[in-house]
Amino acid sequence: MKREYPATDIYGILDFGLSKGRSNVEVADQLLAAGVKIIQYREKDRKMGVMLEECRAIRELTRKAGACFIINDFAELALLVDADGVHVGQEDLPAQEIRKLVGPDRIVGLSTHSPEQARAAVAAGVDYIGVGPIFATQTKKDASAPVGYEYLDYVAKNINLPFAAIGGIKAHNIAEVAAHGATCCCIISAIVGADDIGAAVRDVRAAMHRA
Ligand code: TZP
Ligand code: MG
Repeated sequence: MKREYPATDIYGILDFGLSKGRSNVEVADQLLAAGVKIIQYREKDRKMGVMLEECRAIRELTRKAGACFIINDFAELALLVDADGVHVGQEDLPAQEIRKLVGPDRIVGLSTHSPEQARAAVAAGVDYIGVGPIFATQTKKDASAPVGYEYLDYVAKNINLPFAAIGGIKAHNIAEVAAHGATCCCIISAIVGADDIGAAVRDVRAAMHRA
């Protein structure tokens, strides 16, 4: 059965290095307690065995919470832990190749930075796209230049796929991002780096829905 990409407002992404010593499993637990319905495991240089154990535990938690679990880059990890999908960027294995690995029923997501990439993502048969970086961010070291609102406006008007805005989104700017058509925002540092993760989720949600 096709895994469902949830229509939701906040897309949580884990990042151990920004999580103030809390484990990814602990952060995932707090995100789920705050009602986050989609969580991505995104680690770039942790040991594979550690990632496998963490992803197994997060799969359990997300399943119990009825939340979607996506793994960044590593299709083999997604298959091993029965994650709902895989998210890749423009310089990773092509989305069509990821689709061959994970099959038709799992979710494939792709980061995009331009109208051409968005149209190519549709043609490649992905299930959703990331749109950004909207603003400058310290979180992704090799992030492309901020795309601002122009590209977000283009996607909101022209691309018939679920999408999530990403990059530098925080409580103070999320209303504007939402006003430009983003119904879902990915947030890393402003949530996993907060002292009180539940309060941070509530703050960005409240700000988003004031839009
Ligand atoms: N892709 C584009 S920007 C980004 C990623 C993974 C990082 C977003 O992190 P933050 O802390 O919400 O700016
Ligand atoms: Mg990647």
